[in-house]
Amino acid sequence: MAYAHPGQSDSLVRFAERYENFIGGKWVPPVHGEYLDDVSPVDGRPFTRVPRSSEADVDLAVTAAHDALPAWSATSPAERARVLLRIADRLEADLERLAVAESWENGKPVREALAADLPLAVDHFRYFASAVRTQEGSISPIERDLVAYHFREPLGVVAQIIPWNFPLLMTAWKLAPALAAGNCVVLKPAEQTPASVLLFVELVADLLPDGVVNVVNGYGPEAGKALARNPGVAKIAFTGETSTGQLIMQYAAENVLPVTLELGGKSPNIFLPDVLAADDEFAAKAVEGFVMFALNQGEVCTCPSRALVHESIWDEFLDRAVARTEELVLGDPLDPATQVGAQASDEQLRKILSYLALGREEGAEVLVGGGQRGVPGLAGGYYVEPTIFTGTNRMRIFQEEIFGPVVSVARFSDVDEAVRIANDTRYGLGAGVWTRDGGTAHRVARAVEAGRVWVNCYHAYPAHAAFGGYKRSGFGREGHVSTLAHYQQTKSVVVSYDPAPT
Ligand code: TXE
Repeated sequence: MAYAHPGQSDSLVRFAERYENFIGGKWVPPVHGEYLDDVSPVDGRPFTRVPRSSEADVDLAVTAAHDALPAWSATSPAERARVLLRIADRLEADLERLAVAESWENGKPVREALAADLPLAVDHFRYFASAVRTQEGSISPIERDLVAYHFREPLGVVAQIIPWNFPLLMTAWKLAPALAAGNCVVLKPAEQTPASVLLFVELVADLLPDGVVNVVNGYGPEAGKALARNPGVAKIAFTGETSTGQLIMQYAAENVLPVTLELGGKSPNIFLPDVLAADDEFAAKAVEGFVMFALNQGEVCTCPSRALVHESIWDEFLDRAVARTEELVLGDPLDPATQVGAQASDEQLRKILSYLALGREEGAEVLVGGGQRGVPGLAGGYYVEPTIFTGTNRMRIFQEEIFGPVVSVARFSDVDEAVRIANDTRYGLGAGVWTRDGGTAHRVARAVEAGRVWVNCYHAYPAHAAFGGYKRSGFGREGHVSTLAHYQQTKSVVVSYDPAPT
């Protein structure tokens, strides 16, 4: 049975008619009084409104964060860890409601939000609560009477700009390490999915001192740009399109700020010949790994959007892949049986449809899917059929990020060629390799230019593994204890205890 839609009397979620910015622990209307519509991709209708913020709102938020900074940055790691653990508990206790809200706002299947987005977000807070307590300093013995010791200090007020594909998980990925390290935050959600983030803030507001976390809503070139250029900000963490990341670097240069960027991808998923020769359970697992191009409707920066299949298994593997793709249940995202939901926005829908047309123009063959799909009762929603193209790696559908349930498949004849094709891209975020041969798996994993390589699995995002890009996919890492360093600066104190005057 599908969850009731927000707006229906028995829905788990009640969205307010209008939200405000969250600044200094209070809900604050936008200075210029403007709002924008938040549209559900499930049915294409607006369901709430959020501030269309300007520079004036950003200034208020950065000031509030600075007011909170002296006290928050002086807390002990143990105190901050306790706050993060409480946030995790709150999220976990309200997991189902948040999952329904996010599914409604983003269009993702509620089964994914329940099984992945929310549990991973909870775990991220728990992981960084632990990670920050493991940090040790270091002492450098320089001379007999001269020593240097090192502190890791918070950076200050951090700007975080997040996208719409995983609103709550991206909130967790950004907030958990920043707060653990003792920073205050001004976060800008994507204009397509602000309400999930605001529900989260509403839920945990009383656990945080006022001003430690502030949320300013609005459009990227308005609120986002103003935030990234604000002179009170000490760092920018961004996830989004590569071209926006380039702008963020320009803004950061104005105030000499460190940035971390998690950008686009065109991740290769490599299927070696023994995938079918091995036992059938393994073959079935590999086919599931292929079909993951449709997870989250393909709106994942690591979407395995290029599959490379060995020529010896080409026909049989693709027959199985097509059959499995045809079985995917597309429909109302709030129905737990649904495996493919709605694309996040009308703009994204149009972008994907234009690539489906482009693929055909380029001469790629459509094995399955290839168009928009109507869902009964949800006429205004943004639904696209999972689509498999075959073609060659020089085609634009192999080179450009589509960000939809679309995979472009090419064949290869040996491992070296697979690696060559895998690396023939400007991106370097994720990659997959499927084989029972351990040596080949390691060799390919090392040779592929990507920050995250999955072997015989895909789309696993444990908090304890570093995640981030090579090449135009960005730099900096999220997850893993090493991420704390992106939110800290090092102070060395050099001490002489030589009694002789210098
Ligand atoms: O991204 P943007 P969009 C890719 C994907 C998608 C495409 C466009 O291919 O089709 O990007 O999506 C804020 N200054 N990814 O347009 O614009 C914006 O408000 C400051 C990959 O939504 O990069 C939002 O909060 N901020 C990706 C955030 O940046 C600005 C996830 C991301 O929006 C800004 C999403 C500006 N000038 C899209 N312009 C991934 N790597 O996961 C926009 N923003």
